[in-house]
Amino acid sequence: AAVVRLEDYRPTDYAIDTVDLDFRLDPTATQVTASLAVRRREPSPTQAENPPLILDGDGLKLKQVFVDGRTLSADEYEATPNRFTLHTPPHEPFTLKIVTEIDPENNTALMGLYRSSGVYTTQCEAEGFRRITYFYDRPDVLAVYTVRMEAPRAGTPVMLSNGNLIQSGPVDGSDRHYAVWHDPFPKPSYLFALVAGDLGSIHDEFVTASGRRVRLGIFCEHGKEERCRYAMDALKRSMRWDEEVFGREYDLDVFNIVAVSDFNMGAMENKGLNVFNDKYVLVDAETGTDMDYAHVEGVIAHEYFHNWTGDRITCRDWFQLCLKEGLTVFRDQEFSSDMRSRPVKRISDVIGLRQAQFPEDAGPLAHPVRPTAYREINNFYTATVYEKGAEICRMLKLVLGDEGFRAGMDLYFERHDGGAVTIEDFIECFAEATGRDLTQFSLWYHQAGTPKVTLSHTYDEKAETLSLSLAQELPRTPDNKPKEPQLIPLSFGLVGPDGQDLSWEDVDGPAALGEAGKDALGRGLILLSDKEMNLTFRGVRAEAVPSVLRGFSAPVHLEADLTDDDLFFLARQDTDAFNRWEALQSLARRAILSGYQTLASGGAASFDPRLAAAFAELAENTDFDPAFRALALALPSENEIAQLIAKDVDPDIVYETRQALAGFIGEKSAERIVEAAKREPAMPAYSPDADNAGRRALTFAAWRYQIAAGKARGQDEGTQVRRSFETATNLTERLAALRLLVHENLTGSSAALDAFFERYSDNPLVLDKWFAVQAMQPGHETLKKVEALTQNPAFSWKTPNRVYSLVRTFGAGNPTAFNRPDGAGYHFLANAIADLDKSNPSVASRLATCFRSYRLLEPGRRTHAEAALRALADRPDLSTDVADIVIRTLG
Ligand code: DPP
Ligand code: ZN
Repeated sequence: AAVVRLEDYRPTDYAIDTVDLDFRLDPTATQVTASLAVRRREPSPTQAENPPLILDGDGLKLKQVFVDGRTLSADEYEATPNRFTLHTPPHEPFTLKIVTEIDPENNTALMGLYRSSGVYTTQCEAEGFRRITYFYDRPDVLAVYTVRMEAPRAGTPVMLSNGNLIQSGPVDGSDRHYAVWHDPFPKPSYLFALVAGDLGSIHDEFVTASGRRVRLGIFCEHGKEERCRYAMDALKRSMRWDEEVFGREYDLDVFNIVAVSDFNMGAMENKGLNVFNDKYVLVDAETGTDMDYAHVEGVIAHEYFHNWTGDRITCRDWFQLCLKEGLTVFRDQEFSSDMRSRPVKRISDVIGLRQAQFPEDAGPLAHPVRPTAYREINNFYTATVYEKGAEICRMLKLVLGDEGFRAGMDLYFERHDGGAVTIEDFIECFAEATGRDLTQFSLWYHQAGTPKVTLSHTYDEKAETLSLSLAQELPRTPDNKPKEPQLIPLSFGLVGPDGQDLSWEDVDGPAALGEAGKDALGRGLILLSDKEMNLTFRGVRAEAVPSVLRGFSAPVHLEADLTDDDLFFLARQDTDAFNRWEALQSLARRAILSGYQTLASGGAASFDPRLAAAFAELAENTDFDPAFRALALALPSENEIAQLIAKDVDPDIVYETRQALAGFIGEKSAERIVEAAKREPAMPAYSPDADNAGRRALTFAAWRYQIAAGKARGQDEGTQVRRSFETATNLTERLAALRLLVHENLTGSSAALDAFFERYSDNPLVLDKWFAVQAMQPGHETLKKVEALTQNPAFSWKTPNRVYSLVRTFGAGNPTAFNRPDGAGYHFLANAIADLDKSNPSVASRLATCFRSYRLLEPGRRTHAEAALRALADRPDLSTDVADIVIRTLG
């Protein structure tokens, strides 16, 4: 497929003001009648012929076409499966009526209208609407939709679409019935949705700040209704929060959510009718983990928040995807921070960023948050657009302050409501509302790659000055563009000997401190805008350790000239919780990196005992909530370490080094850590709240060290874990125990796997976890197990959740097995991608991204991975989705 370029954007010749859709639902032959009110945007001089009207299609079968009720003759139009052309449209506004026939049952791509488990569902973002009818399938064509659907009452009692239900009833003289939905808000085609089937539901009500009563519904498979309660609660909290924090009220009489089991993505924000992958709706103590609760809450909020950031104000074109996604992720992160612990949420998000976005930004698939070209838009629903996009909004708030940010948001909502806009429009609102020049700040949207910031510092005791030298470096990315320095906000403090932040009298250097030199939390704020910058703080009364990038104030790599002593000090003393965690992580990273080099050159790794003590101390520190301490006990991931090594990586040695460090900390400190976890008050009944969840997480983090210590001594320390597996009263504990048993290869692991399967054999979402646990078992042998699991009757290549849990987990979450030295892991994945591509290209191309970091590997593995990729690239008939990823990955 051709490359689409931002610079080629131009509006359509015609506007489509209303869309009336009529669906005669049938599993294999659904008839779709679309009546479009079309008019020329800019009337042409009366004599001149109107330009042709060209609409998008994708695999469509045209049955009939009319203009203003008149059947067209064959020479007046041309219809191929992928395009409809009306050669000479009338000058006056006209109605174009198009009848197509589609086959939902055999729509395995799960884009457009499809049917799974007997339920009709749609997924139209980004370009699925064109698989339903011919249309201007692009986000800047906004129309008012009225949708009528008709189906047999038996088997299809529920019929939903966007907006409000305005009519329904039996179809005379038949066993069929119909429903008509009307959405008064003009919207782009990607937000259209329809759901029809035999579904259970729960209902509730929300009264908005201005008194509008909204009926809320969540629909799911029969028998799963009770598992929707938490999602309903999260929805109501989201609705309230958006009123309180962003001043945004809901605008329709109805808000419905549908949970479906076959869904490519997480969820979809269709106006008034959100459609969800059921894993982000269904949750209870027996079938969902603490993490699942948090995800349900976050995704429910995310899709709801899109109502304003996405639906009421949408994107002009798909290059602007981050306009809605980055901003909406930022909003859902803020919501979760308010619902739970802010530092814990921030740390989790940064772990996610380092796990998913930094590697993308450092590899062949790197792209700016606002890209300028794409071959396949489906491939741009990336961590960069979403997570780095959210980081930009967070920085904007930091740089402008809370009030400035809110003023900009208010202006954005007021000015662009009902519009389809660009990132420039968004940024302009903040510039205008605050009078700030955001030109340099905007580079965050346009330059790919993670900036590297270096910091060195000196203290002059006599002069009482502390000098900081800062520099930024922007890496080269696949676009090879020369880069300008970015505006990097660095929250910081100067930590004095007693752990309190020292003040200073004045600062020498460019006007580099944020407005008042402080961020919204009262921390110092440096705006690093040049390539290099020197700052001298005067009147610093004692020697201080700079604590920089507090709260992870910018998505950068920071290299500071801090000694291990400095880091131990910060890990103990920093008033910024994030940097306490980060200091300990930095020490662990240093330890693993140097251990890796030693092991790689045939030596035996040794570690600093102070590190083990620091871990114990943090575990014991009850100033922090248990969730924070649990996070602080986790070592940097193998993938994170591989990214830092960056060259000739041997994943087996990475794994070994990381295990060795865990064993070392365990031997020295497991007892203290386990005792600390035990001292937490016992939990009454299971509750998914952050405090309870944190205590469970702390216990398992402690056991991990106990087991690691046992292993280092050659003993099986799995007794408690086995007991916990047997006596667990909730899935969180049962699964955490299973994971430890399997990943640490402890006695009883296979019996536990069998028991778990038995218990949950009728629950696909829990079985996904069973597949994932096994797919992540370290070691070369796991490949065989994964291959065998693809034959398990509970596995299906047709269901995205199954494929993700087994195959993507293997490719993205198991470095030692996927990167087997013989390359068999790569060939397994490449074959899976090729097979899957025939039925579901979106899922196949997501699997293909597992290869994105192959160039970091040592030459043997690199060669194997490249061979697997080349073999894939040579396959005939690859989808655009997969071809695009493979070609870019090979570079
Ligand atoms: N727009 C969806 C989301 O909420 C993805 N398809 O991210
Ligand atoms: Zn979204």
